[in-house]
Amino acid sequence: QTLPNSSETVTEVRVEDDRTGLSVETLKRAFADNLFYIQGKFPQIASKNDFYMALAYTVRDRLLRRWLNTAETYSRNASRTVAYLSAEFLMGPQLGNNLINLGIYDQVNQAMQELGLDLRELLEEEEEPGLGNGGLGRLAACYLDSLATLEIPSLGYGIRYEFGIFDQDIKDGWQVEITDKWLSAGNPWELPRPEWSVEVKLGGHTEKRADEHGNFKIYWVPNQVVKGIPYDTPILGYKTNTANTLRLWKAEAVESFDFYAFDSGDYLGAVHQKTVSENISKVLYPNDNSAQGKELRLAQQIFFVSCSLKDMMRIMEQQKVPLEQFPEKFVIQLNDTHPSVAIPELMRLLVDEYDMPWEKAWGITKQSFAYTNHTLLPEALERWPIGLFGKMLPRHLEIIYEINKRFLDEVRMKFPDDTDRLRRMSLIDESGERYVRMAFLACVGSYSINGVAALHTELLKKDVLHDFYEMYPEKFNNKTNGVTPRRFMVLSNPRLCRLLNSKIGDEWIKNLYELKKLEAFVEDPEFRRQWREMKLEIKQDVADYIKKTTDIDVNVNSMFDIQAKRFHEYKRQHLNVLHIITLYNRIKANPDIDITPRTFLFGGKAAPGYYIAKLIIKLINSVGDIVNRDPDVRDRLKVVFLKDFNVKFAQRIYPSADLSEQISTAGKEASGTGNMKFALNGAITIGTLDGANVEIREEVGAENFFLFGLTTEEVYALKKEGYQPWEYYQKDPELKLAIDRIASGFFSHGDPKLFKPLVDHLLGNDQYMLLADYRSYIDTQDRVSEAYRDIDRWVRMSILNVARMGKFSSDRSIRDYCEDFWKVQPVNIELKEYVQATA
Ligand code: HBZ
Repeated sequence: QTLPNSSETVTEVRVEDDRTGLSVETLKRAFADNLFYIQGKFPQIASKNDFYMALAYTVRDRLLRRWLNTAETYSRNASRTVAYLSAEFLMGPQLGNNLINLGIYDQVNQAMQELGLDLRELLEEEEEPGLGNGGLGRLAACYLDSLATLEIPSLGYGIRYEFGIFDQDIKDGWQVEITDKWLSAGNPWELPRPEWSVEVKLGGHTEKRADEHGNFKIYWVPNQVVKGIPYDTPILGYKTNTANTLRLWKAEAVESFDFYAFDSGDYLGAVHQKTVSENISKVLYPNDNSAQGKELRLAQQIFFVSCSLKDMMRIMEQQKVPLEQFPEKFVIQLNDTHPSVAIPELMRLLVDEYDMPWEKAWGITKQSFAYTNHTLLPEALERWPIGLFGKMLPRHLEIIYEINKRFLDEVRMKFPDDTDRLRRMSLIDESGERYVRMAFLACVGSYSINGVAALHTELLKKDVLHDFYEMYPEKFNNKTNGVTPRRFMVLSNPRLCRLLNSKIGDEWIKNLYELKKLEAFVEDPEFRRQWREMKLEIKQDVADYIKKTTDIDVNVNSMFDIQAKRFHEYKRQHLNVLHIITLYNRIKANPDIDITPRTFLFGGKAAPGYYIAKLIIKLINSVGDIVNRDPDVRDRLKVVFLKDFNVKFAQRIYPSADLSEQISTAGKEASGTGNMKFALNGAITIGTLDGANVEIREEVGAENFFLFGLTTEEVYALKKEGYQPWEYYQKDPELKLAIDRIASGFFSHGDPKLFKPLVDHLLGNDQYMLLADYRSYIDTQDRVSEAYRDIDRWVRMSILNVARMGKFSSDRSIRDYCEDFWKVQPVNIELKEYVQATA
């Protein structure tokens, strides 16, 4: 090994040089130092993880100055701050992103090279924090990146799950879930802050009794108290001095169990109590787009929300901002309804614990919250059974009743004699078993309500939240999602970045509209040649990876046709499968048919309890087994399921796509963000008029987007007139043959039972209207195949897609939030010397 002998050089440098220096020399020295003093290893016996850890600490040292200076500046200025409350932050690996945002990727790369190490291998070593399911959690992570890059004072608040989203394995074609152990090798990016721990009450009952002045008050007597310990992770802006904080709460027992044991003698009971407390932050619920009415889930929600609100109050006290000014100091963004119990919790804190009159407290609360809705699916709208809610949060339930009483008076005032409206809008659903409707609570308690794409917001106004739109039209607004170009272009696609930079400079990284300048080069044949070559190199990398992990050979000249996202019936991965089977059937009918070679790549997890979604995964693998081996196919089609789709893997796969599948039933996908990540890396989209697809098509131009399928209105109309999937099946011979092949057992070793539930769904009621969209999808795919044969035309479309995607940076989204209703200003951070800062 070529590690330097630090004892020879140590006398020539100050300690802080090795802690902060950015030269290749100091980086190497710091690395060697960390390997020895933190990992306790000689290079000769160090594992890859030791090297990764040594490098992570080297990088962490280099961002601490920004982090501390940022905190100190915010604290001194008492800056107005965005508190982003989210049950999920799907951060992905930290090392690479921090290298990019610090601007030291190249130096570190060289330092590692000189030490005989490969930076890319060390980056691969990192266990990613997968503290989210999919789009919603990843959006929160992209927004933190943009907030820091735009120098906006902000804090992300969430839960430090011990186990994040499960790892996915595939056994015999089926998904198998494996516990995610992201913390087992240690997490170098977080700092625990036990001094800012808080306590959260749960359960018990309320009592009305006189306080010391003889005034009657409500007291909550809980039967459980848990402690929340904050763990802070720095969030660097791209080439700014700003480093904001992601603060995640870990649940612990209030007292160590020996205390209880000593007190009561119930040693085992005390240990049990400790386990119960710690369970709260144990595991992420692995469902996306479906709510689970589980007690532990509600405990998680109140736990992180209460910890976060108390933390905000602590910050205000420390900065000497009076509590009345809560809405001036903080704007709390609710990432879906998961944190919406913050509304009654803030009321409880103000009224019960700070003795504020109800009206005043409600005035503060209403001005502090803003709510983002992420779904139109009825099964994803959170509702809590009154019994369960009242058992865990008796005081909050009383507060919700009071909010509801006053709210319904308001409704009555605005819409007299409309009792059906009262029933529809009540925060309590009384149609059967009684429930608290969390989305309605969020609407009443927030001053802003937004959807995540233009179409989605319109549908919220028209449909799901129509009554609330009529009541509070001024609250509704749209904020189309965006993604960070730092992670999803600079870090994930260095080849594309080099090519972009050589033509248009690197301003686009901070101002994505700069990509427009690429349009000037679309007529340059040399540039198109370079573009094509770049894509081939990327595809070769992915092909090598596929070979290594699945032993399947794929042809890099075939079209890479990719669908990577969570598995859900509304996302219609099985419509994609029907296309594959159709192509296969055409080959079987006519082996010499001239078809455009395609490699179909799938990635994504299914919720463990979602049987049909898991069956779709099995179907993909079963079809792959047949198609990939059939000599008639002659390698013109390949079907590959890539297991364990996560952020790290997403970064690898997006750049390689030629075609991006965004094929949800119109009106079901709120926005989608994968659609943006693919297009930003030069894929052409085949998609429905759903979510942000609508806006992507508007931006890139209809001629550079493959549109198919029913519109939302047509979906509604067809449902209304009585949709008969069976008729489509009987009228379209290709469709019939495709479904018959599945039903007959052709892909399941002759077993017709295996995929029967899926076939029954399709021919029975086909909720997501695959059969209605099939013909349009197939015909459009035929046009895609045609277009791909003219590779020069394809490359033009690819370039124009990238050039016109500027709107979909999360920087644009965050700017919109800031200007429209957060009303927060950037704060410049001055970097002070480490020595002065500690003086
Ligand atoms: O949020 C997704 C939407 O489906 C997608 O269209 C949108 O682009 C994205 C960001 O706005 N929603 C989710 O990812 N939802 C969840 O993951 C989820 C998790 C737990 C739940 C409910 C939904 O209880």
